[in-house]
Amino acid sequence: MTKQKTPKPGKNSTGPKILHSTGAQITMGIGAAVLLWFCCRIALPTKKSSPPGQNIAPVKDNTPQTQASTVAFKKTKVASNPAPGKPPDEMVWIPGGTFSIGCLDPRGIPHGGDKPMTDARPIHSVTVDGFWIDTTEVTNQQFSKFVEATNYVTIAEIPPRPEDFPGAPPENLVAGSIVFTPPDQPVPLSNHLQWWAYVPGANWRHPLGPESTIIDKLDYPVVHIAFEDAVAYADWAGKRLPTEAEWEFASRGGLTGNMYPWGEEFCPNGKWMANTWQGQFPVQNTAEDGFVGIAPVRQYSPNAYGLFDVSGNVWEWCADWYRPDTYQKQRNDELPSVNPSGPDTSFDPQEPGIAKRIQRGGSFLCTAQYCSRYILGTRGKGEVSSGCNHVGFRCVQDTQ
Ligand SMILES: [Ca+2]
Ligand SMILES: [Ca+2]
Repeated sequence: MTKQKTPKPGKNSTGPKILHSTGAQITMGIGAAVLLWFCCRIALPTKKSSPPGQNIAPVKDNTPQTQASTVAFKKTKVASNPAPGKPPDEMVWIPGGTFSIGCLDPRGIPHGGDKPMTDARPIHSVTVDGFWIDTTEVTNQQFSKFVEATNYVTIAEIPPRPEDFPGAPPENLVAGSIVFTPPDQPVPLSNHLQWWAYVPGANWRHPLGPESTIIDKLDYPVVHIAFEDAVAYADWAGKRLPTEAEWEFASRGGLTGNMYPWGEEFCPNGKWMANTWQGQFPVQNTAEDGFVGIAPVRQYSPNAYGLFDVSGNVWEWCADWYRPDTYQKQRNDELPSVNPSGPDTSFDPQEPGIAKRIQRGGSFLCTAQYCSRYILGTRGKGEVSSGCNHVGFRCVQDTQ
């Protein structure tokens, strides 16, 4: 597997271009093909499919536990690094600095969930340089401008090629994407296939399927975006995807070891701060936070850097490959890791052979009953060729 470098603006970018008439096939490795083949064989006839990585069916976590209680976050040192000029549209300056990346085992705390989050430890020091970052998740309106300018076609809009899935019935080789489809009654949370469906015709223009539309949702985050779709947008915009270290530094808003972008309480003074899930997952969505599904951007208070919806609403792609041992290898007891960009290859013991990139922040489907990755420092992951109706992204930009 070759590491894909996310283009830096002004370096590899040559302006608008059509990136993937064959790109889906180029990036669709054997692992992804297996996943999609699984979807074609299993999902389409039954309307059930494998979701992107972070909601993969639970596998017993045998990773040795870090002595979380003895690990301390070191106070965040924000660099005295003023903004290098006027902010690009809808971006803010993150001065960079040195902070402790990762999270403690959240089990047992309110809203902490039941996952130990071992892949987010050891907590260790990281230094990132300054950068600009989008204040919101990329919206349908923003993505529409990109598509209008380039005629770009997302992976979810391209039918799988028969040669990539030998033996698959032609009727199963249809373009589509994965949509949250809740069951009618409570179900055990051990099988995610009960609430995900591969929906033919679902894509960014039709988030819930062919009958749905984004016409009245232009200020909603774009979804059904595969990793290379996000990279293509970022390249066109003269931006790039953040590393997970940059994403986490920005999301913490200069605080130290905070549970949430806004602080330590999930609902301070009873105020909802993010779009997540309330009620019995996945069957009952009480929407006490105001939204059953995705919310338009900017519905909740921003963090101290002015970033909206870093926790919740939609997951956000980051540039790094996923490995559960990244932090174990990255930690240096003497010096901070400087501008880490992740491992050279992907590995997820839950699905060996499936290439996955980092996703951060959780979504409107996150709940302590199943996935509490709205907690800062936690790490998600997604198969690179798969979009979903709760996965989007935001971009960063380097100084010129
Ligand atoms: Ca909600
Ligand atoms: Ca988000």
